[in-house]
Amino acid sequence: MRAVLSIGSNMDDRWALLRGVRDEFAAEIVAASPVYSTPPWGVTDQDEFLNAVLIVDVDQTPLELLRRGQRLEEAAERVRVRRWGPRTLDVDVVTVSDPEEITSDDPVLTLPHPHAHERAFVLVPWLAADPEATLGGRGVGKLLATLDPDEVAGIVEVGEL
Ligand code: A4P
Ligand code: MG
Repeated sequence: MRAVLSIGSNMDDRWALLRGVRDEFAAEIVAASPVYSTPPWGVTDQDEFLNAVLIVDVDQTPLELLRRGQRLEEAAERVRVRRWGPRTLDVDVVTVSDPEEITSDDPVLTLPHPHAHERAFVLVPWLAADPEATLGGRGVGKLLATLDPDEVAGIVEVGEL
């Protein structure tokens, strides 16, 4: 199955944490976005994030993939320096297709990710990794056009993953 992963970090060595995810999936990556600096979404009194999107072809179930991402999050927590601080690493499963897009309202793994369509920090990298990307039958470029232009402009490319 094919999956779109959104990865983000806003503390410790953010580049190394994102590249650790890239290395974990190295053999399965179909496309990777550049890395973007993004203002914090939701809880805004925290540091800027680095975000990227990976498109992977994996030979596992959606739940196995979620667990794999969570193991990377747990490993990243071990290098954290500040207790109760912001997340070192977030690995979200944005969509899964096999080959049609899978939907699930299970709270353990909701597909597509319930906030993906409204997050410029997910959609901008995703579109860069796959200009043909669709979410729930809608083009990701079209979805981006529905977002606040200031929010979209805040997603700034800063380098290669
Ligand atoms: N879960 C359900 N569906 C999914 C899915 N599709 N992918 C469950 C991943 N997890 C999913 O997630 C909480 C629970 O969601 C998990 O137990 C999982 O089974 P979590 O990552 O443990 O908790 P969280 O991250 O604190 O909460 P949440 O709501 O997942 O937050 P998000 O959505 O991960 O957002 N701003 C910027 N600029 N960049 C960011 O990367 N990230 C967040 C966190 C907030 N603001 C951000 C960014
Ligand atoms: Mg999360």
